[in-house]
Amino acid sequence: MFRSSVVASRLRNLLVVQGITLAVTLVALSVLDPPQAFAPIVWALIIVEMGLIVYTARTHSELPPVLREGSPGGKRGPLEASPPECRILLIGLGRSGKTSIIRQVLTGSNRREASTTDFAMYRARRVSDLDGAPFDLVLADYQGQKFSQLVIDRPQRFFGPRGAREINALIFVVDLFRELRDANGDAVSDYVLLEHYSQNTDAQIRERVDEQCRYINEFALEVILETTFSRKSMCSIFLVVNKIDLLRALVDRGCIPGVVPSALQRYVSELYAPLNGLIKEAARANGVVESFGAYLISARTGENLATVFSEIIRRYQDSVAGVAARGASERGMYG
Ligand SMILES: Nc1nc2c(ncn2[C@@H]2O[C@H](COP(=O)(O)OP(=O)(O)O)[C@@H](O)[C@H]2O)c(=O)[nH]1
Ligand SMILES: [Mg+2]
Repeated sequence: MFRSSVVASRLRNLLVVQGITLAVTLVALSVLDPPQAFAPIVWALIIVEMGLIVYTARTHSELPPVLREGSPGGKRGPLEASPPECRILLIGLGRSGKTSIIRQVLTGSNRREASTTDFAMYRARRVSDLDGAPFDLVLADYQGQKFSQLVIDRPQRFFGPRGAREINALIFVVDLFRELRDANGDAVSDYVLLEHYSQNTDAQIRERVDEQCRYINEFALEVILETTFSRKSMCSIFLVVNKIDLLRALVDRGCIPGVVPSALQRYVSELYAPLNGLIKEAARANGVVESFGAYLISARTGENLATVFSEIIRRYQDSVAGVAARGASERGMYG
């Protein structure tokens, strides 16, 4: 988890191999006589060198742009050592609010989002509460239509290799309201959305919850954990229920009989109890044992986002500190 840039280490390895190759070439030329007789060996060594250069250049060009270039606020050269990364993957049905959450967490902005078309990664430098050391918060967002994307198109730089995944937290993002579109295909305003949902509110919400639960089903969860989980890195698996600002407004208007503003948490927890149970079970089966629960959030107002992300970062820092402490005690025992 705590490692310098993969690109930098690849380039370093390449330089070492090239140095050795060059030394062998020089020895061959100086020791053996006449050198012309060994020209094929020299050519073979040069071809190996060139192959390595092409391989490294190609791997580097496949990196997603944000990871390659560092934070949008400050570009970084590929050879500069990177601080450790807290990697968080957001998973959820399209238009449930993943990109809005990321934007709120990183920039505090709540502008409307165009549809995400691919994996996108966002990075922001943060400082550890424990020791003041810098680390990067890296958030990955994906189109959210097909889980096959996780299997087929996943960027190795974010996921880490099979058997040693490097994702530190999974956030399952669900919501309570489907996005509505006008005649031009544009998303309608929150005002229009509230008008629409003020009739038959409870039934419409339950329909959306069913849709969300069909999406993150038992089988999807298995694929997701299989592709993302490692005991060493994963410290948090959370379910967040987004667009709570809309629910609050509807409950304030008295649109859901029997649900008062102080009972929002209970209402939402009951709606998502089956999904929460599935996620909890899957997480426990993999050894992530801390408490779970449906967090009510709003990417529009920022409600509860700080709570969720501080918790994720706290667990990440604790696990990193635990790894460092274990390393130190093992060195003490054996070294
Ligand atoms: N009212 C409200 N709208 C939201 C919230 N989060 C996202 N949206 C809207 O929901 C739509 C989809 O959001 P987006 O972040 O693109 O979803 P994604 O497809 O999961 O990345 C956009 O129109 C957002 O403005 C929220 O908390 N409250
Ligand atoms: Mg998106």
